[in-house]
Order: sequence, then structure tokens, then C-alpha cells
Amino acid sequence: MPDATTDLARASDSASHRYDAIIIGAGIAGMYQLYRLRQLGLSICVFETGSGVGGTWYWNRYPGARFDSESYTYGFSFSDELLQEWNWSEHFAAHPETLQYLNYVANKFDLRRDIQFNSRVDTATFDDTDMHWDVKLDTGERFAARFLITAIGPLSADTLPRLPGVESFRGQSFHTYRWPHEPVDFAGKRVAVIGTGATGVQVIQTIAHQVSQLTVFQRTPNWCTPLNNRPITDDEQRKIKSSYPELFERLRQTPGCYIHDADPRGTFEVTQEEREAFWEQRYGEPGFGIWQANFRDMLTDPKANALFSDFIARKIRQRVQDSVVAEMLIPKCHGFGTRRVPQETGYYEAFNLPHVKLVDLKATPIERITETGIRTSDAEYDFDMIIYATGFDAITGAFDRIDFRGTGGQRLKDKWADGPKTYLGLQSAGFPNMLTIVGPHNASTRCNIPRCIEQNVDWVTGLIRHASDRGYTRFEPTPSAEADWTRHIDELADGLLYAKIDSWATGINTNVEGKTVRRILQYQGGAPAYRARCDAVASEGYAGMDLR
Ligand code: NA7
Repeated sequence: MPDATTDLARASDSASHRYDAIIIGAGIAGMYQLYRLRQLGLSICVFETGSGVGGTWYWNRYPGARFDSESYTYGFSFSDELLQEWNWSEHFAAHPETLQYLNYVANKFDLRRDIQFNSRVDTATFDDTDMHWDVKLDTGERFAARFLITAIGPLSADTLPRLPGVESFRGQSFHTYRWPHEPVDFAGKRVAVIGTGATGVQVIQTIAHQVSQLTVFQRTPNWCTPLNNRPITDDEQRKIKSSYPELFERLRQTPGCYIHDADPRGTFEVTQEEREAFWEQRYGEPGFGIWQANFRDMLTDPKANALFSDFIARKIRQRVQDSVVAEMLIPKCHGFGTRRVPQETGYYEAFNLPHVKLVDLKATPIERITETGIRTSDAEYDFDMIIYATGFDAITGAFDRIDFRGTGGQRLKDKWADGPKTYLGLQSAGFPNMLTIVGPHNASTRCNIPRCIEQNVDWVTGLIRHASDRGYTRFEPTPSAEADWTRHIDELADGLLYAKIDSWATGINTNVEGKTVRRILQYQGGAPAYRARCDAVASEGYAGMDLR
């Protein structure tokens, strides 16, 4: 392996430390990338804004946070020893257990010694003369590295509502992503929750029984389905541990790397009785089967989708006692599964509690946050606490918050202003030696994410090994390969119902300037096809890339 560190010592006198690779982020992706690059013998530094590992699971400490993928399908797959050592306690583990798991992994593989915590990267600039990245933290400290790998997460740029008065509220207020590390006491409190996405649903169903009053401010209802969680029995634990190879092989075959795969039948190929029985069965099963293992045309045929949406609407009407509230909770502007499906446990029943109120913001929008609460177009509400479950500037937002500069000083944010342009969702032309794990246009944000993270990281590691073995110090995609990939991303989304709906997955966030136009940000061809394409590129000597 060429001595990249020595080259860089000459190249970047102004940086205080020099590494072969810098990774931004110590979540699941950053942790695994560190582990893999160490095996190549590289010097590595990971910069992490938080004070601990875990990324999403470090930050999202809000009440009720838990998996919506089966626990044993979510953990790292790279170490048999780890798989055998770790016991998940529930089919869908709660936040504390997941954070404990990630800390266990960090300890087991001694990851922390290469992670610099409490370190926010402000800028990263490519120096074309010496072919390295110059990385600056918000403290002003500078570091240099040949390779820059972003592991900054698709849902890490949290956003508050753009409403007047947000700063003026005198009670407690939290964005769910920035939840405090200390326990929050809800007893006797009048609490507002703004937002009814997957996060809002988990918060609402959890705190409804602890507060004295709960007011939910809903702009768009979502189609929520039962999580049907339960503890893992000893017998199940033994079976899970003895079948990990088969389990991971199955996960490699399904489009989203979930254990659920679409039913091969079309909605209208069965009788009404068969359809209803099948849907009832799915409704009673755990996890995402109802979304990922429904009839094969459910997410492409509007009639099939409407029929199933009606089925779920009936369930909501059965579970919510007040028919007016039930109607408010039934989505009218999008069909089932065209947005991420919140998995719930008693969410709808929470609205049957006498102290829980639902406010429809489409009918009565919020005008401002006041010192004492929230003012809508028709009422003034006083609260002790406001919880913002208002989501993220998704997928590209975390990239926008770091000033990445490529060749000729080009800003990544400018290059992606009209939508990302990438090759394989892992690189962008003009940003040499930069790799974007879980970046826009790759399969991971449509995926049981650790499975796709492992694929991204293994591919990146292979590329760096390939470059290092052959003495290449610079690589980037060709503009034509990038244009082809970007076109391919758009074509794959053609005909999918989700592409016509506003959501974080289509890049919509009304709280962010310029994020009101729908964009295709995700690879929609399924993880197996994505993996095959990445493997083909590698086996052709990294076709579509310029390596020097
Ligand atoms: P989401 O799914 O983006 O949900 C955010 C929610 O906040 C959603 O209901 C929004 O309504 C609402 N929102 C956002 N801004 C406002 C304002 N200004 N006023 C009122 N309501 C607002 O984020 P989550 O954190 O719930 O989930 C993210 C993902 O994490 C999830 O899909 C899982 O994959 C894990 P809207 O729908 O935009 O009308």
C-alpha cells in the first residue's frame, strides 16, 4: 500500500493532523466503515457531533422510540461472534436497547480510539494540487485526508416549523431528535405534539397515558398499522441464533432487505373473500408485512391501492370511538404505503382518552407559537410543553449543512440545488475521493438500513483497496456515468405512486427554503438490483470512473 500519510504530510502543512481517511459520523454507517478501513491498515479519524456513538440512536431519545424492522434483521451481520453474543429482548427493540447494542459494538471492536466526539465538521475542501481533503471543524481545527467518507445519515438534519414565535415559548419545548439525555417528567403536564409522522405516532401513543392533557396538532394524517410487538422467547432466541446465515441470505433477496416480500398475486386476481382474509391476516402480523408483503400491485395500481386504503380506513373507524375524530385520522390525500407507514401500538385508541384532543391544521392552521402555547386560526391553547415531531430536511439536508467544496471550489449544495447528481448514490463528479454512504440515489433509504449500509461500506472499502493497491490517488465518476445514473434513478421511479406524493422521501419539507419541489432521491429498483449494479461496476475495474 502506498504511504498516503507521508504524501499528505508534505501536502497539507496547515492541517494539524493527517489521516488516510476521514469519516464524518459515528452512527451505524460510520462505525462499520471505520471497522472495515482499519482492516486495510489505514489511518482513520471519525468526527462525530454527539458525545457518543449511535447516530440516529444517539439523538432520537424521545419517549416511545423503537425499531420498525425486526431487531434481529437490523443488527450488524459482519461478526458471527457478535450475532451469537447479543440477545435482543423484543421483536422490535426499544431505543435504550439499541443504543446499548451500538455501545456494545463500539466496545467490542475498540472503535472509540479513532472517533473524535463533540466535533462538528463545518467545511470540507478538496485540494486538487495535492489530492487530499481539507476538513475544518467548527472549532477552527483542520485535518487532512486522502479519502473523505460521509456517514451523516438521511434523517439527521432536524427541522423546526417555520412559525413565528417558536423562540418565545416559555415552557419546555423539544424537537424529538434533540431529546434531552435526562428524564422528562410528563405528570400533570399539558402537552402539545406537532407532527404525526412515524415519530409523532410513537411519542403520542407513549405519553398519552402520562400527561394531564395532550393536544395533537395534525397537518396530514398517515396510514398507521399495528406493530404487533412482543418479547422474544428463549426458544425463539435459540432459533434466531441458529438461523442467522439463512436469515441474512433471505434479506439479501428482498427489495427492501426486510424479512417481508411482496405476495406474487395481484389484488384483483383473488376473490373478495380471499382478499379480506389475506389483509386481516397481515393486519394481525408483526411489522412491515402489511406494507412490504401485500399484493404485488398495491404500490403501483391506484385501484388496488385505493381498495386496501379503504380496508385500513375501516380499521381506523372501528378503533376510534368519535366518528369525527376517526375521519380526521384517515388520510385523504395519499394512498396507503405511498409514505413511510408508521407502526403503532395503541395509537388510535389514544384518541379515545378524554384528555387527548386532535386539532386539524388543514382546517385551523397554526398562526404562531406564543409565550404560553399555540395560537391557531380559531383558538388559543396554553401548554407546559411543546414537542416538535416535525421531521427532517431528509436525505440531502445533512449534506447542505456542511460546506463541501470540490474541484475548482464548486459547492456540493449548488451542484445539487435542482436535485442530487450522483454515480451509484455513492459519489459525485467534481468531488474526487469523496464517498457518500447512505447518500441520495442509493438503495439505502428505501431499505432496512443497516443491510444497505453494510453493502455501501463493503463497496467503498473495495474501491479504496483497489485504488490503494494500484497506486491511484484520485478517483471520481465521469460526468457521463453520473448523468446516466441520475437518469436511471428518475426512470426507476416512473409509475410508482409514492413519486406523486409529498413526503420526506420525495424531498419535501415546508420548513426549509427550496424544498417544496418533489424530487426522486432514492433508488427504487430494489436492493438486490442495486447490489448487482455496484458489483458489476467493481468487477469491470470501476467502470464509469476516472481513476488516476
Ligand atoms: P416525518 O415523517 O417527516 O413527519 C413530520 C411530521 O411533522 C408530519 O406530520 C408533518 O406534516 C409535520 N410537520 C412538519 N412541519 C410542520 C409544520 N410547520 N406545521 C405542522 N406540522 C408540521 O418525520 P418523522 O420524524 O415522523 O419520521 C421520519 C422517519 O423517521 C420515518 O419515516 C421513519 O423512517 C423514521 P406533513 O405530513 O408535512 O403535513
